[in-house]
Formats: sequence, structure tokens, C-alpha cells
Amino acid sequence: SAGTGTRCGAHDGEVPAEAARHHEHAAPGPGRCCSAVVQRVAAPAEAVWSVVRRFDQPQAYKRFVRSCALLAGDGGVGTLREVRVVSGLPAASSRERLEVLDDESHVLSFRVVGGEHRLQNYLSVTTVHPSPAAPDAATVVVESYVVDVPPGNTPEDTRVFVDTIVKCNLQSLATTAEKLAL
Ligand code: A9S
Repeated sequence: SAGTGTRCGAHDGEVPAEAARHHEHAAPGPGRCCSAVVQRVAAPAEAVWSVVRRFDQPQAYKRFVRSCALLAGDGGVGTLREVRVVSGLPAASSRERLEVLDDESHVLSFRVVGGEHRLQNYLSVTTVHPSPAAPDAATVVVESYVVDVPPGNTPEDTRVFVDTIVKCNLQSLATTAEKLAL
């Protein structure tokens, strides 16, 4: 990598350089960990982005979200949302701020600023881009994150937990966008 950040996770070769650039988080440092998940979608990038960009409607594809209310803003950068979580997770709610919404480059980033859960200082970046193999029909989505390792957990535990949630979200995103594109 030419930048100073760390690419969290192995997506070299799978993702164009200009997309990978958005996932170069600063080296996480002690007590933080990071990772990245890649998802292929059999739908055009515009269809996928139309779902991802709705910061006010995470429940459109995130199955762990029971409800979402905006506390400030109207869906642009700076919007604050409160997400209530379905039962069965070690969490009740999460308060999240939209940091980046770029409709041209297809980049969304949000930060967790509060809530009742154990993922302190969670920051994620999602990018959506046409698949090099079939740019009109297929899409690659990359989601990377950095988060504090909760007290009593290891970085490996934390990555397994968060990767599981992110993989679920991206698989559901794929299904949702593929239905939209029919
Ligand atoms: O919502 C996302 O994009 C990704 C994650 C990992 C969200 C995690 C979460 O919202 C729960 C689903 C509630 C799980 C937070 C912030 C903490 C959790 O424990």
C-alpha cells in the first residue's frame, strides 16, 4: 500500500485501487481491531447503492435492526440515527452518525456514538463499485471497520463477532438489491 493506513482484511486484487483507498484505516493501535468483508452482488451498482445510501432505512436490509429513528438531520452527512436491535444480541440500541455519503464515488461511512452495546467507537466504511468482470450487471461491495476491543475480549473474538454481523448484512443487501434489479 502506498498510503500510511492499514488495509484491514484481504481485498487486494479483488477491488480496484480507488475503492481500496477508502478502506485504509489508520493503524488501529492497542485495544482496537479492524477487518473488511467483500460481497459480490448480481445487480447493477446503482441498484445496490440505492439501498446502501438510505442511512434513514437500515432495516431495508439489516436483519438485526428492529427499528430506526432519526434524531437529527434528514439523511445527509451529520444525520444521527437511533437503531433498536432485535432480541438475541448482546445489545439493545445503537446511536450512529453519518460521516460520509458520496453519491458519485459510492462511499458511505458512519460512526457509532452511543447506545447500549459493547462495540465502542465502531467506524465503518462501505464502498460499492461495478464488478470488473460484468460492470453493467454485477457489483462488488466492500465494508471495512475499526472498533475498540471490548474489555475481556480478544481482537480475534471481536473480529469474529463483527465479521458475522457484517457478512449477514451484506448477504441480505445482495438479496435485496437483486430483487430490486429484476
Ligand atoms: O450495523 C452495521 O453496519 C454493523 C454492525 C457490526 C452493527 C453492530 C451493532 O449495531 C449491533 C448489531 C447492535 C451489534 C452494534 C453497534 C453493536 C452490537 O453489539
